[in-house]
Amino acid sequence: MTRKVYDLCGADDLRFSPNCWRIRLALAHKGLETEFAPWNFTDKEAIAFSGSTTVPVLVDGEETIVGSWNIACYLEDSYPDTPSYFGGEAGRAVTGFINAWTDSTLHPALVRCIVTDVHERLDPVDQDYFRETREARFGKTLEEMRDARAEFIEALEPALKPLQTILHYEAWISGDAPAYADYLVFGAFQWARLVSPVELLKKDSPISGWRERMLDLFDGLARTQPAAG
Ligand SMILES: N[C@@H](CCC(=O)N[C@@H](CS)C(=O)NCC(=O)O)C(=O)O
Repeated sequence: MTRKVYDLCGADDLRFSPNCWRIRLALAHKGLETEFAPWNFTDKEAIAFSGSTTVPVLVDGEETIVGSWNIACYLEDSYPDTPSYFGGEAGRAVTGFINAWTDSTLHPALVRCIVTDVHERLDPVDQDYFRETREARFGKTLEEMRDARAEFIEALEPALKPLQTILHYEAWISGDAPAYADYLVFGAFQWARLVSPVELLKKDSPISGWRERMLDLFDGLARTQPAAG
């Protein structure tokens, strides 16, 4: 197999990265078989060849592509005979907006709720690095973040409103069938599902139903990793 993705890995081979899950589902969408190589936060040396300090990194034959959005665009353009992620240039631009919303609004709102759980699920080799970088980012200890969790979960509701609205009348973010916009937003919920026993969604939320449909895709690919707790 010539395709390889460097994929963040926690303790017990837990693959929890939201940015890597986007790409795992995106590769399944195009039917492109790929090796997902485990990578630790602190193993910067292993991906230094790519010029990146973060994953996903895709190596496809002679090509190395860094960053999930670049990878999605590369796959879309390089494999035109496979099912599309965007359905054309207008769809690519709108998906770019959803990508930006996910990175700038959804991830920051979610990570505050689960950051302490992420720390607990890491390989011990990464735990000090993760604590140091995340405590510096939040200006709070991981324990203080957990103590404030109820407040962070409450603040999640308004951030999720646009998603709730669209999933109230569409089965998928992309309309009649799932596509890259669904994969990239789902990556965030898969991250939470895999590391945290706390349910962040209300039972009657249309996001819950969509999350179940996402878990069923590609013969239950996302269910292969069991939920935390
Ligand atoms: N914009 C990048 C973000 C990649 C990213 O932040 N990846 C995380 C894992 S989800 C990472 O590798 N973090 C390494 C670190 O924090 O040192 C993308 O979309 O791929």
